[in-house]
Amino acid sequence: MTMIQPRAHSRKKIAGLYLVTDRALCGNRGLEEVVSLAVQGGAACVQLREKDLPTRPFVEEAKRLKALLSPLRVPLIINDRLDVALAAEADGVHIGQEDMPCDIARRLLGPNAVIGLSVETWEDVEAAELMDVDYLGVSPVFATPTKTDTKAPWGLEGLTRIRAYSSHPLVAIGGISRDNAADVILAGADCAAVVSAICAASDPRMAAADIQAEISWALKKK
Ligand code: TZP
Ligand code: MG
Repeated sequence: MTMIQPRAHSRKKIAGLYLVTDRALCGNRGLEEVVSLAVQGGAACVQLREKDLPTRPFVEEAKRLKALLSPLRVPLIINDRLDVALAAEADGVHIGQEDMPCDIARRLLGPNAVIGLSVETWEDVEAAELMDVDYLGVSPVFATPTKTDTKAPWGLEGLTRIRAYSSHPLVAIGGISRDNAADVILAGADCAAVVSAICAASDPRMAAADIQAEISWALKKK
């Protein structure tokens, strides 16, 4: 009897330095320029995060970033909006606990989409264990002025506890800079997500390269 093997999915892997965009912090340099510089510096994944942009310009921005990142094989993830991810043929979505449920997101986006889920409480971590997601966004690891409507920060101890329990790759986010990027990797994260330390940097390429160097050093030590 011929056994039919389930077809392996071909989702892009999320690892290393993960840039999350903030248009306001990019200032007059423009989002695409900052994203391009960050990728030159070593960002291996980009999440387009727009909280106030109407749908049409959001889709247009996502398409421009997709055209920029696709040839570089850097995955583009869209925050919250499955419709924008589909419209721009992005690689996936990052969703929070109040957003589209993960099982429905998977059904709508298909087996090859990257789906990231924010976890803010231990209950979120436990529930995620049964979900078909590609990574957990451990949010926030440290308190940050970039996002203040968060639950209590996990700290490095929380990150280590999640690493010991969860089977999912972990993306640490919140208050990460060159000064603590190695710490979050050594505490259990696979990936460090950064907003202000790159988007607000006077030299985003250098900022990304400095953080990436810390991540690489820590990954080799693990
Ligand atoms: N989610 C949890 S913390 C955060 C998001 C989007 C913002 C992180 O910003 P920064 O500037 O890297 O601390
Ligand atoms: Mg959200």
